[in-house]
Amino acid sequence: MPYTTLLTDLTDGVFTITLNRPEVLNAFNDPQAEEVQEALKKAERDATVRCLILTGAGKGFCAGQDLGALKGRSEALSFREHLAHTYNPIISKLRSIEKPVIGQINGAAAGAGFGLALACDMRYAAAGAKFRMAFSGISLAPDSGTSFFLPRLIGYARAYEMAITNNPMTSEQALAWGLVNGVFPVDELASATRALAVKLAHLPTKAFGLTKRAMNKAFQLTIDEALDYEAHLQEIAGRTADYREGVAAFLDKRPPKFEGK
Ligand code: T3D
Repeated sequence: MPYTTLLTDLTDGVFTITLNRPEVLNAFNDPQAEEVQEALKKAERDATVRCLILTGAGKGFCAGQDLGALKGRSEALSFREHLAHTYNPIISKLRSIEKPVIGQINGAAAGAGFGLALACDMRYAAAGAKFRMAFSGISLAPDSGTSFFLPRLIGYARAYEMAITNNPMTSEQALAWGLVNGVFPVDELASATRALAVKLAHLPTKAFGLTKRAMNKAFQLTIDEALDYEAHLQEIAGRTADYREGVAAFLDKRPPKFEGK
C-alpha cells in the first residue's frame, strides 16, 4: 500500500523518509505515526538500506502531535496507550535499528517531532530551523524520549530550562551546544546530508550497527561492564566479511570495498 502521509525513496543504499503533511508542519496524526513505524521496519529488514535520512516536507520538520487531530479524540483515551501505539515504538526503533539514521532538520522540530529529531544518530539542521520542547506549552510532561535524550545532549540545567520556559532554540544555538552536528543554508541542507548519507551507505554497515549498539548500551554500564560488552561486540565485528576486506585492503594499499556484511 502506498503511504498517505510519507514520501519514501531508496537510492544508492540511502532510504529517505519524508514526513509529508506540510500544511501542519508535518505534525503527527495517527496514520502518520503508523506509517513511520512501517517504513522503519521495512528499512530495518531491507539489507540494501545502509543509511537512513529522516526529514520533513515544506518548511517544517515536525511539529509533534497534530493538535487539530485531537478534536474528535475521546476523553477516555489513555495518553499512555496512545504513546505506546504511536511515538514510543518509533523512538525505540530509531535507537535499535543498526544502521545510521540522520535527521535532516529542515525547519521547526517540536514536541514529539523534537523527540524524533533527538532519537536520530546525527542531526544536520537548516539555518533558521528551531527546536522547541512544546509540551509545557500545553501543560504536558515530556514524552517521545525527550527527557532521556535532551539532558544527555546539552546537560540537565539547559534541558530543564528549555522544557519549562518552552523557549525555542535556534539551529545556531543547537550547534554551539552539541545538539546538532552541523548547520547549512536551507537550500544546501538536503544535498549536504545526502552526500554524507551516500558515503556512509558504502562503508561497513555492520560495524556501524555494532557501534550504535555499544554506545546505546554504554549509558547503562559501569566501565568494566562496558569493556566486556565491547569485547563481546568485537567478537561479532571481527567475523564479518567487511572486517576481512578492510584488513586486506589496508595491506594491499587499496581502498576497501565494503558490502555491509
Ligand atoms: O498522546 C498524546 O497526544 C500526547 C503526545 C504528545 C506529543 C506532542 O508532540 S505534544 C506537543 C504538540 N506540539 C506543539 O504543541 C507544537 C505547537 N507548535 C509550535 O510550537 C510552533 O508552531 C512551532 C515551533 C512548531 C513552529 O512555529 P512557527 O512560528 O514556525 O510556525 P507557526 O506559525 O506557529 O505554525 C505554522 C502553522 O502550523 C500554523 O497553522 P496556520 O496558522 O498557518 O494555519 C500552526 O497552527 C500549525 N501548527 C504548528 N504546530 C502544530 C500546528 N498544527 C497542528 N498541530 C501542531 N502541533
